[in-house]
Amino acid sequence: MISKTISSQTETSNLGNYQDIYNSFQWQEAEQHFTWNETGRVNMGYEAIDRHANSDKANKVALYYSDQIRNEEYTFQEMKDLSNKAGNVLKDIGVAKGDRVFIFMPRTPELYFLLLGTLKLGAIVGPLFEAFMEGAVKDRLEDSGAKVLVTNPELLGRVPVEELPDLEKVLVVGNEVKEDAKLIDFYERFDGASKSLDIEWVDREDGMILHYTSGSTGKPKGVLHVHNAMIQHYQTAKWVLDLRDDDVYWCTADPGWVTGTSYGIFAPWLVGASNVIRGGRFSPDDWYQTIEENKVTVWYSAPTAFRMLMGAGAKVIEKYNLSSLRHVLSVGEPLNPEVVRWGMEVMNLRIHDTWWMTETGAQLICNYPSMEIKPGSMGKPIPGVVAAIVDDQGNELPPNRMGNLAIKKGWPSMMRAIWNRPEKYQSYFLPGDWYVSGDSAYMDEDGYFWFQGRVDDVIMTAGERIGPFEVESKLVEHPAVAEAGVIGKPDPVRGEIIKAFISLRDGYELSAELEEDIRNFVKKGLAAHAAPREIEIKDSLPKTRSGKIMRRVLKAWELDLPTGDLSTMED
Ligand code: 6R9
Repeated sequence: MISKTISSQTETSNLGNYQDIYNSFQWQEAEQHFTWNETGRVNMGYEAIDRHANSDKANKVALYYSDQIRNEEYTFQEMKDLSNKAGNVLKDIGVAKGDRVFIFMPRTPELYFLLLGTLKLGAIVGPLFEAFMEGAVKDRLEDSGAKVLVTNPELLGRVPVEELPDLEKVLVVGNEVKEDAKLIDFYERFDGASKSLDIEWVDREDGMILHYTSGSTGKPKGVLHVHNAMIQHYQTAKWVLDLRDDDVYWCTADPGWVTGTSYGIFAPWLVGASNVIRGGRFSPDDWYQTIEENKVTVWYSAPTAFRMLMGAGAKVIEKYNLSSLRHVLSVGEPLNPEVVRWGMEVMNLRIHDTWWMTETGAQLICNYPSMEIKPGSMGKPIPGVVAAIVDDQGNELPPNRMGNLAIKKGWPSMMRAIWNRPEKYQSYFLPGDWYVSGDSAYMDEDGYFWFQGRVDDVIMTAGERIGPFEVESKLVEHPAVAEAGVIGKPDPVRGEIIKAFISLRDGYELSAELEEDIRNFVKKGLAAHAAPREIEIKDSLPKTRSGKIMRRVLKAWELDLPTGDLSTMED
């Protein structure tokens, strides 16, 4: 473990002196900014878009959109008009406050108009990954009792319309849609829709967005967030994303993942930043080009994406100019030291790790531009957030002891419910008002948090606790290893042994020598007891759409167990 601290590259930042602000900050300060300060009511659609359209930012570009075919720009004024039009289309087909409107379509500007239009009506939006198959779509629409679904002609075949009694209308975004009792043609109505819409002013505790996420067992759960979350989206856009007026910001996440809404829509627009959205599939050339062409200054992505770019090699990156970048951030999984090194090499910037969850709604533990960074640590809690390591009874543990990463209840963007499942919601909390994340971690004597793994993934081998992440990180440093997933495999002698699933980089083939070499590499780099006893090669590893290696699937394969819910798994 690397323990020396380094200063971040940005000397000035919106956060200023972390410790001073941490000691004095109250969330009430951030609340001043929004309409409820004057009226007691609010609406995310207004705060993200209309507020700026009604200011001197009206003609500033809000959205730079591109994919293989389209290349478009929209100002805040245009976003206001177009989201109002989309809102009117939805209103005309009966959408009202509290209704669930699901969006199942690829990233295009229309998705964003419709999502914002839904919010302006006070309805609750449920974004779905376009890669979901019929079963996954059905589960989510059924559980949430969705009244309207927005989709396109290509995906419509995966919507079992007849089996969903609550689903009243399906709005189809495409050419030549044949309308019937349920199917509605979006463009037909959008073109003529009015640009003015009365915002539905809501209470800050009213429902805003429903993100389905899977646990280790059972069906996916609907995590409900309310408009109040905007306080934290706004504040972290300043402190953590470090957004300033002239920034061009790009978050690579899809809105089907919480990162693609909290930080792909809300945070950047709440502070009035220009937001880049790239549609289409991942390709290293497209991604680098997106940075170059838009002169992206702040970039938020995930380790899995960084590793894919890394794997594409230096030849690709040399073709592009990435010098516009000022601040780069990561979320979703542990940020391997290997990735940080790559970032320093190719961008001359340190990638800043941020930790949070679907359930937490916004960033909680982070590395800020203005603080001393300990490489490998997730950083420190943002001001206004209290984090600790607790045991299973909710007692706080002293520094350097591994336990449950827990957050004191009461941060603004915390989930407010698991849809239809109050008992599931309650199961997240321990006495002392601790929200328990399901991650294991420790805190060092300086208050930095170090991720160890999901609680249920920790491996006990011959009495030693091994975090799978540490082993995976070491494995991917080996030149032959592209990706690695590590599990504990039950063993009569050792309790568990470490088994590694790996995929190899191009040009490598597994041989007895290579296997031995990889094992020795981990032994030397980490510890003898951390070296995988078994290594198995896969073409690719099972991952979620947000890039997390699904260890539970590896474990199920290994032990011949049912794999559980696979709807969040990448194709
Ligand atoms: C935003 C998001 C949450 C889980 C979380 C943890 C893992 C997220 C991380 C990280 C190590 C980080 N995770 N950020 N692990 N370092 N910086 O990812 O939400 O998809 O709900 O996942 O992701 O295990 O508990 P979600």
